[in-house]
Amino acid sequence: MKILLVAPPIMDYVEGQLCPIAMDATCECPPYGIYSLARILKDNGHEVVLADLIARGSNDMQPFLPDLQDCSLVGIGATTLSWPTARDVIKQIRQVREDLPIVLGGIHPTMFDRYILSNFPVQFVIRGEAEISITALCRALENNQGLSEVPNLSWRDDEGKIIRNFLGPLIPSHELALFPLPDYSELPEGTYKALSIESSRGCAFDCAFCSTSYRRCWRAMPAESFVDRLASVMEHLGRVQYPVVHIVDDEFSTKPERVLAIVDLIRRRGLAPQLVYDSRATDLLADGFVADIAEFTHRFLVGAECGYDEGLQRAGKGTSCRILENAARKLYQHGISERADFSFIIGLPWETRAEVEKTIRFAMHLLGNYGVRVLLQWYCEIPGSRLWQEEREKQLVNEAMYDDYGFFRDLYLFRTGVQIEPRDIWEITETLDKLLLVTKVPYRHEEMIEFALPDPIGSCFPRQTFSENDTGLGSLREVSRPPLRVGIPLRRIAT
Ligand code: B12
Repeated sequence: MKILLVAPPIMDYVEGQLCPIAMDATCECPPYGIYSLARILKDNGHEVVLADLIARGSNDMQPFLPDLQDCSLVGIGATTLSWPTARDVIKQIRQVREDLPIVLGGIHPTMFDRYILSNFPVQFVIRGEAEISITALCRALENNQGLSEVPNLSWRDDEGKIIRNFLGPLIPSHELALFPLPDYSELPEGTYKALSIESSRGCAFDCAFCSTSYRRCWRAMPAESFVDRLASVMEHLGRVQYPVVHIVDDEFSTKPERVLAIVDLIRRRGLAPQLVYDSRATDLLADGFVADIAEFTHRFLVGAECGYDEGLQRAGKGTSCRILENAARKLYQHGISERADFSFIIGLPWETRAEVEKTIRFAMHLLGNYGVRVLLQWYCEIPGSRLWQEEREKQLVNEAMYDDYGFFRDLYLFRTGVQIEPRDIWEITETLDKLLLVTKVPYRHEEMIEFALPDPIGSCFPRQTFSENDTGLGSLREVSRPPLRVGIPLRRIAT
């Protein structure tokens, strides 16, 4: 059958114009999940058209009208951030074909299958891993069979009742590499910065703020299989802007001895990949790890999260400030600290200004002493995490809050997570601005601190809201304020 797969970008209004934002504005790397599904469906004999709207930088389905007219199924993948664009795509499809079956997949529909099937004109959601379910769904539709045997499928029956089929087992480690790689020979040339590849799935941990779908269930491809796949992917490096491969794993460095085996095989096969990956400070301290992987590392992210031990414990991170500092020191000793992005979250729900300042001080300490780059991101209530679930149970957030463009500009949503006063957020931002200026002297070519004033604060509390006398600009003072909740009424969830 003919299937149209759609990859919608994250979009928002910028100066009145709807355009791709965040990393979809710069096309970091192809969305691995949907590219893989396209290849699996083709290998199963289906005709597949991939509408990569991320690469096109648009939500416009017009160029795919002819495909919409003659296809038998549309599949759309979405995270929470790209869900508003996915909704827009669904609307455009329904304008031309009311009856066309639509199947949604990806983390957002997986979490909210019931809500989505009840409120939007789509027939199917595949929850979680779709490699097996999507072909089973196509078979069932082609052969007019019942749908109850399709694993992971949520669907509406003829009476409109929502049925949730059984969940198939998670794909085991040794089977992950049996699925075909995305067909990068069809990747739009020169659009993406890097290629993507997967080496493992899921995470061994269960951090409170993280929205990954697969917690405490890390599954990794054997080193040999991964290196075979890496070699195949590298044949397509000419199609991207930089000769770089982005490993999309939650945590590539989990089980450092596997990574060392991978590096050994890479060397023996004479490959010279430049890799981007996420790692953990604890893993970086494993014997030989940093020394061995340095040569093949383009950039890597270290999930540092907090600059004080109590915060790391509350987050469930399984690290400490000492471990983080030892890792930064080790990177410095091996001359690769400037390739590391230590990523911190500020404004976690339990944090007062004092904790945020501890994290900033610690981050600056790592930058100043070891030359690592630091990312400071304000906490954002994104579904999937334990913290979000807690707020959901208190009915402070709900799934309907993510339906429209710009939800991350929503003051209420921001304030359900971040409890720090807007004036303090301004002061913290201005201090960071100054610190950034200072770092520009030794680091002329690179911004070593990445941060931004949260949009809801910038738009709802312009700087003029607070008089100059009110602020202690530039000082990181030890002040602790009681948590504050703004009294904006909750939007009710549609049922
Ligand atoms: C790689 C990655 C990135 C990369 C690349 C993104 C890209 N273009 O693919 C980069 C670094 C750019 C990135 C950035 C961000 N990311 Co990110 N990212 C990931 C990560 C680690 C892996 C995604 C992946 O490729 N997995 C492997 C594939 C095989 O899995 P998959 O995509 O889920 O696809 C499977 C199923 O979902 C399903 N499926 C997928 N599509 C479809 C379609 C159909 C029709 C069907 C039926 C099924 C289906 O089948 C697939 C195969 O089983 C995930 C964590 C995770 N484990 O999901 C976070 C994650 C998706 N990212 C997240 C976030 C928050 C971000 C950022 C906002 C972070 C930030 N603060 O800046 C940014 C912004 C994103 C942007 N695009 O601008 C969150 C999303 C939470 C949510 N509720 O939506 C996640 C879950 C991380 C987390 N732990 O919280 N990210």
